[in-house]
Amino acid sequence: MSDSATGQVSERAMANAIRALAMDAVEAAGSGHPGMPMGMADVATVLFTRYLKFDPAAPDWPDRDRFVLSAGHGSMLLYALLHLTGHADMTMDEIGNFRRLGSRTAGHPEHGHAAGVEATTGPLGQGFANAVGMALAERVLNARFGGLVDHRTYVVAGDGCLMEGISHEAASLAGHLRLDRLTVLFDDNGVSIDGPTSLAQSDDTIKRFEAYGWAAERVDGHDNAAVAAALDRARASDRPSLLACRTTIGFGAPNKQGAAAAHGAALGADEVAAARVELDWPHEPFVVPDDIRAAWRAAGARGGAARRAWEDALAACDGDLREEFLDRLAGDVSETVRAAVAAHVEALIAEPRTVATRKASELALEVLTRALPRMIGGSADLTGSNNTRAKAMKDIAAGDYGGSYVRYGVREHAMAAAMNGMALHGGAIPYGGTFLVFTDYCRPSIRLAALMGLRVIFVATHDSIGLGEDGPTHQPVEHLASLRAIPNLNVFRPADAVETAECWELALAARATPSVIALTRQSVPQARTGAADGNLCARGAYVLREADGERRATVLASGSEVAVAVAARDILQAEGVGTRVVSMPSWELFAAQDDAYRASAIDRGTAIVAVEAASTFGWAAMVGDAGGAVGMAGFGASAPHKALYNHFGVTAEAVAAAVRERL
Ligand SMILES: Cc1ncc(C[n+]2csc(CCOP(=O)(O)OP(=O)(O)O)c2C)c(N)n1
Repeated sequence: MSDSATGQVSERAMANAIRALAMDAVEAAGSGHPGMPMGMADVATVLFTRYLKFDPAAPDWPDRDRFVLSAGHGSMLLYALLHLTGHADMTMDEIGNFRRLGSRTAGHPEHGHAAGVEATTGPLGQGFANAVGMALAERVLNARFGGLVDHRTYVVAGDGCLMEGISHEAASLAGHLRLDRLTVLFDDNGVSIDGPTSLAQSDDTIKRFEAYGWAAERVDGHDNAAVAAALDRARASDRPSLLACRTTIGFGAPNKQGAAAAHGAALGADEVAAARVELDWPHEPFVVPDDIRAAWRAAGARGGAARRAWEDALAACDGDLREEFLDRLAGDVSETVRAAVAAHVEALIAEPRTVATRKASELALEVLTRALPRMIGGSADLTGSNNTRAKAMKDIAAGDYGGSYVRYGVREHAMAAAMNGMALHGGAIPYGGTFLVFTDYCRPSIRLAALMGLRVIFVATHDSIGLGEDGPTHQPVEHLASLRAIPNLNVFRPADAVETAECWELALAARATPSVIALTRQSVPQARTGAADGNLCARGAYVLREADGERRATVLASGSEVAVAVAARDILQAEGVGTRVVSMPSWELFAAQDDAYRASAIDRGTAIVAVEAASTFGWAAMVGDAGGAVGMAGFGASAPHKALYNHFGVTAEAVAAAVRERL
């Protein structure tokens, strides 16, 4: 495989190692996607051997370039690259165990399974938008820390990624913010699953990206010199760059290349054998000849000097800045936020506030964003409604990344995915707002935040029919239940200003769990007026008002309906029915408590009724077979909020009646 004239291994031979590993791993697994890795092997070889700044000996080096495989079905491209460049945990055994239980080589790349997998990808377009968030985080940190954070973000995206709406939103945002360190390598092979992309698409991608404010050009993805020249231009550009790399899907498989047949199935023994001939790759499956392996290892070793130089620069920089930088990267902020929230809660207890919880959230953010400069806020064009911007925050703008607030525009999906990218990048804790009903527009990214275990905070205001006149299009009904169904997502619905601050503390302290904080548009009284020992929301649910006299009823509630529950208690107590009110800001944290605590909070010997101005779906698990739930059975309506609560029967009287039925 050596180039006879120079004695050096050719880049084509290095790329063929990727191709061989991809087809052999897919063959061994009996499933997978050989086409994309085989098609993009040349482009990836140019990137990884000449451009990408990385060091397999220190894969988490903070100033490494980020490489995101947005077209996650082509996972073998990434696994082969990580293996060949010498990432210790990506052994040949792992390649051989592609798609098997417990391997690092899952069907689609999963962040955390192996070093160098910068994001979990597969749902098309997400990785693209993650990369926009990474590139933004890089600029924001660069503005503060200069040369300590000075790297690029590369993405491999396919036709599918670029068809997905999320990439359109994210590309538009990246162009607007002029994220010039972002380069997208578009695998422009013109083929997706159904066949040629012309079946479904006829837009001009280059012109589309140019219109977004990108530098965009077409390049032959099998001409390494041309790819390198295009990458040079991308690096020099003052805009984000799209290189539409014309490639042949399944390059090297003589009978399947160029067609959908190469996309997502094992090629089959005959075709693999034919490809070995076509590619001049006579080696056994999973065997990489020493000279080619050595060339790849040399490419992997390229970044070591830069990494060491960076470490020296860090050691040499001003002590305060170094401290701040290291602190910014550290994951644990629990003590900082605990102290900030404790002081804030003390002030609220001294001077109670009747405010909407969205306003309470803003009050908390005033304190928290000051204590934690790494908080990067934003909203999808609802800043004044979501109350996400603390007064001192400065907008991030094209060429001016010194702020900490992102104007995401009306792009909820890209906002959510970009926040994931910022969290993946490190050094940032992103939060962003929209209406709770529009978390539907964010949901695929919220799910991935949960799957990846990212600290991303979704501020979801206007959280019920309580938003009033905007009507059923804007009134979430099923959203709490559907978000509570996502594993590893904390859904908070605080009842008042104190709980709102406490929930913010919990969201910020949760290093490996994203949070949705559901907040009201309408004012709520402050339920918590006495000092408490610590953060009561931390247990998910707690006794807010104990029964007077013999305890015969328990009313569970979240958010604005805690006030309804307290009013129901007044009615019932007047009738001699001792009633406890349990505030339940987080089902997930409550579920994590031990049996004894849960039994102590929800007394099964009493009549149990829940109230929430949302679908009652799921409450049966809390109230038990004999219990009741007062909530919404269908969509809301357009009217002032008090009229709606009466119309839909989400009232203290209805709760009291439901209790009486069960006494
Ligand atoms: C959101 C989403 N929808 C659908 C799929 C299923 N899917 C996986 S790959 C693919 C086609 C992608 O085509 P392209 O990006 O051109 O990849 P290539 O054929 O070049 O490998 C589809 C529809 C997915 N992974 N994610």
